[in-house]
Order: sequence, then structure tokens, then C-alpha cells
Amino acid sequence: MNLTLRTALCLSLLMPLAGCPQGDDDDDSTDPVVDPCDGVTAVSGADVELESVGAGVDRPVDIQNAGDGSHRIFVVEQNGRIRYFRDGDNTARTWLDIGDLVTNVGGLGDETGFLAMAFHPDFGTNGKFYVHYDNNSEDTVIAEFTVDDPADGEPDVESQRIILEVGQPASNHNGGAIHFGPDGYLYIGLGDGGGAGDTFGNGQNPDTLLAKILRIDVDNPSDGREYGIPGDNPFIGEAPLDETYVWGLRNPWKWSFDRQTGAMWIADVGQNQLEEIDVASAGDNLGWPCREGFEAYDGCAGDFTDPVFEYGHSQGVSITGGYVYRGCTFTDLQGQYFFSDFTYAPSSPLWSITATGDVGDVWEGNVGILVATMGEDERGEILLGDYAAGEIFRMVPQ
Ligand SMILES: [Ca+2]
Repeated sequence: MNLTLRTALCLSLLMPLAGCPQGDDDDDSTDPVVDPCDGVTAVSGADVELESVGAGVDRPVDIQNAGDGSHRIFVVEQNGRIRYFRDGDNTARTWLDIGDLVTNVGGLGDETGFLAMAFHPDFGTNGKFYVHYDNNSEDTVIAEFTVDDPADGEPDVESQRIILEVGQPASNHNGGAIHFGPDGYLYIGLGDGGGAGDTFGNGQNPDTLLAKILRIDVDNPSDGREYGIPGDNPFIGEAPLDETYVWGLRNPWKWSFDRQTGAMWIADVGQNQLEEIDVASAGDNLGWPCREGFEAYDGCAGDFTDPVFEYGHSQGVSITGGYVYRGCTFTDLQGQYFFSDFTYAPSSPLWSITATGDVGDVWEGNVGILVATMGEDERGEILLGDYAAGEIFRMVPQ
């Protein structure tokens, strides 16, 4: 399971080092009381290996932290539960079970079920978190739950407030990850609805919530909806749907924000040939199905934003997007985007690229597990979930 560090990454000036490994160059006026890197030994030039956080979870498809200082690691199980590991304790505990609300998941490769969760930025005080699942009709649901005692309690299933429902024409390409941005808005990634080659014509259709990253305000419902529209969303007054933030996606199973820069990194799962990584901004059209990766797919025309990276199906089959490393431990991995692919062959990859898609001086390793999701702990250390074995791992120095 050990990986080989090929060479250390020299950071460009565009991606300054996170403050935490050095510990003294943050803006003190906005620092939390406790430095999250206190007690962590930073290393440079170390090889990476994976260390088990805990096992005994079933089909992990999302890994999140609550950002509340508890250092708990929460795991979404595809069949409808949220489990968690307490800091330093490898016992998987059940936190929420919404299996009755979530469609029954079939065999390997089934894209339905409980897909993702996101903690409200004020979870520590308001106990609110958000989930993305496919209901018993296999339609998309985004819902809010509340736990009365965020530090120690368990949420009540009855606390559900459904925020958004979107009809799904097929069982695949349901999207996945949801995250709060640094602006406090909730972003939701949805796929093109399914089939193959954009069967339902949603990729370039501005009049559907599918095939997009949506941006909504869950704290201020308005206009008869369970959410509000941020006033600076890019298509207000232009496109039919004010929720649209980025469009032209095929299936953004995993995407994330760089916790330092706020950049949006999207891993868009490909059709039969190419997997792509995009760094997207408000209003970007990523081109599906006119384009896939840097190449023409349907060949239709438009004003499209190119990805930063693509790879072919000789190297993987379905990209599992990850996170830009901003942890406390590896000083020389700062700013690298780590990702994987849902396959064992030709390897079970853990790869990284730089912010500009450079693969010259980055990690490339075979971790030997089936990675459907990655995550970050509260310190920004990168986590990986083994879908097949139900175990969660952390990247640590060898
Ligand atoms: Ca679908």
C-alpha cells in the first residue's frame, strides 16, 4: 500500500502555501481560537501511505467533517445511513438512518441511493446539515435535517425539511456531492439525468436543473420555495433557471472547494473514453455533450470552458474527484488536487495534479482499494473510502 513520492512539488506563486504548517503567517484577526494544526508534526519530502481510520461501514459514498472542532469523521452509506467515527476511535457508530426514505440500491455500479451530505457552516450552533439522496421513486431529493445537540446528539428523521426535488428520467447520472461554499451558499451537483451520450438532451438545456452545479440559499427561503436565490447568481434574468451556477456537465459525482482559495474543482465522469477535471467559475459551460475532456463529442458549438486535465480509459473507468490538499502534515503537497478512479485495473489510483493540471511533479500511487469517495478531516488531511471493504483511510507520512 505504500506509495512512492516521485518528486516534491515546487509551488507556484499562484498557489501560496497554507498558513497552518508554518503556523505564524495567518491573519490573526480571523483565526479560530485554537490553531487546527496544533500538535501536528509537519513533514517535507515524506512518502505517503494510508492509515485506517476505521472499518465496518457499508458502501461509503461520501466522507465529511462537521467543522465543529469535534474531529468526528462522518460517512454516508449508499443504502441510507450516516455513520461516524469519533476522534481517535475506530468504532463506526450510526448517526442517522434514512433507509426508509432512500431507494434500495442494487449491485456494484448502481448510481442511486444516499449520495452525499454537507454540514451547515454554523452546524456547531444550529445543528443543521443537508443530504442528497434518491427517494423511493428514484428522484433526486435535497433535504435539511437538524440535530438538537450538535456535539453529542443524533438527528431525528422527523426533522427533515425537503429543500428541493428533481425528477430523474433514468437511474444513472444523478450527480452526487453537495457543499457549502465560502460564501455560505449550498452548491448541488446534478448529472444529465442518465442514459448514455446525453440521451435526454439535458447537457446544453438551460431549462432544467439537471447537468448543472446549482447554488441556493438554504437560510432564506423566498418566492414560495424552500430556498432563496443568491442575488449574484450568474444567470438571474438571463436563463430560465436562476439556480444555475455552472452548466454543461455529464455527471459531477464528486466535486469540491479548495478550502484555501475557494476554487471549485469538478470531476466530471466521462462517457466511454475520457475522464475530466474542471476548475470552474460562475457561469461556465463545461460543454457536455458537445465536448468531453478537451475533445469534441457531439461536436456541437458553443462557448465552452476547457477542463484542466483529462485521462483516457486505459488508465481508469470513472473518475472519483477529491480535494486540494491543505492539510497540516505534508508541507510539499500543499495545493495539489488529489483524486482517484473507481477501479482496480490497471491500478487503484491515488493521483494528484497541480492547479494548472500539471502532472509533472505530483503523486501517483496504487492504493489497492476501490475508491468511490474521498474526503477531508477538520485539519485538511485527505481521506479515502474503500467502497468494497467498507473502510476509511487517511493519507499519512510513511
Ligand atoms: Ca438519473
